Amino acid sequence: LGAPATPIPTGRSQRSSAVSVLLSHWTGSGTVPSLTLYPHQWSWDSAFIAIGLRRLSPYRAQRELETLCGAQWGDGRIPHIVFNPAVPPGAYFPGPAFWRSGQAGAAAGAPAGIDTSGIVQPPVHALAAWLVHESDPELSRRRGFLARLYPRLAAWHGYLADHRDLGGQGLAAVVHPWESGMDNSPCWDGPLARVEPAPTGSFRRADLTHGAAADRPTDEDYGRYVGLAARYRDQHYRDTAASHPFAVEDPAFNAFLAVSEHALASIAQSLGRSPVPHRARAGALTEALVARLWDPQSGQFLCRDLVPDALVAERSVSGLLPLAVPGLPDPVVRALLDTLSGPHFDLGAGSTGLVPSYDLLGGAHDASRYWRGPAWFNVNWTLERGLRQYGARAAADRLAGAILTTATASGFAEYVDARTGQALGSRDFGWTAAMALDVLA
Ligand code: 9WN
Repeated sequence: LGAPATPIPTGRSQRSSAVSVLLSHWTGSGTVPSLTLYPHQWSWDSAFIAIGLRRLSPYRAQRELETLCGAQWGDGRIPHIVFNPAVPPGAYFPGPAFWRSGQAGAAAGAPAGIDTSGIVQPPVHALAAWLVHESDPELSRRRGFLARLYPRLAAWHGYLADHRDLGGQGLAAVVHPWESGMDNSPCWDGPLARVEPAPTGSFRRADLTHGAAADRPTDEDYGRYVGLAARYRDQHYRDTAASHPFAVEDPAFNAFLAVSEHALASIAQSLGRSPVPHRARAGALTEALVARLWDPQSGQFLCRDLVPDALVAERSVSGLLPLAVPGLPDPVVRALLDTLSGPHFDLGAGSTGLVPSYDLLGGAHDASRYWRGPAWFNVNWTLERGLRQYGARAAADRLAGAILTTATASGFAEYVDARTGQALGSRDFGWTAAMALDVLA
């Protein structure tokens, strides 16, 4: 971690190719992650995309977040997909006809006239809103950007605190693997085994039209994803501990919540309000993260499966992302830095220099299958922030360089083989371009 920094390669062509991805994916009010595989607006994608888009157009970056927040439900949840009505119904599964947000979500306050999913994704939004504001504070003030977004972001965090603290100890639980954003992480294999899969043949996977089956989740996983989502929908998206067969406290989800709560404090302060409640909540989340999910033996955070109330013995990169949270105890930071550069994640050791999504030594490691090994750019961007925050500047510089080099060399791949850099999933992927652009700035 202490080696000298290599300079970040810069170049007009890298910038212009990243810019052209973001321009071509812009719909007029938001950005799609992929023109083929994901032709709608996704929640945490939009947050990361806004972070890159601010380098190109702070106005569009504001619109990105405003559009997403415009689909917020009355109970405060920000849905994981906002559907574009202009896209043909079969282009993505599960689509609006599956989620039926207008009917099944009515009691939870799903908005009229906008089709959305009913689950959520990691709360990166307040962090994104603050970074977007900072990129052009004058434009932000003139448009009343923060003043309009603040109540919505506070209500979003309120939903997670009031409806998702299913373990009762101050952390938010995810109730579907898609909510973690790391869909087929090996951490979910155990908890998901309890879920009744939807019958084979009862749905058609649109993702396999655009993605290689060997790089995507298996059919068996998909059956369970669909069964679990259908069950939540049929219970009108109600949240009670008893209603969720899958309920897990995920380190990355809660780390983003703590980081975003700090951002909400900055937002409140810039609006002339008190930041104190947000700072207190961020502090309480950080303490709960350490108390509930820190595992000293592994030197990283682990997921907690709330059904048996036990830690899941799998090392996902999710357990390293709390490095982005300010104010961690020193021994925790030291152990996280050791784990990152040790044999399980090998920071900087492979030819890409990127951190894989799952333990290189883990029994379930698969270098090309989605969240079971490949490196993802939003994850590495978050780790880069964490390294920088805790003084590992040289390692942060190297990681930023690796993000830029591999993102551009792979044609802005959705994910890559962490060791070889081989492009996987869709190309021209939204947040890959956005993270490259942010690192270039
Ligand atoms: C389900 C859009 C999303 C990302 C997730 C990624 C993938 C969807 C899918 O694509 O999930 O939400 O169909 O596989 O796992 O992180 O937000 O890019």
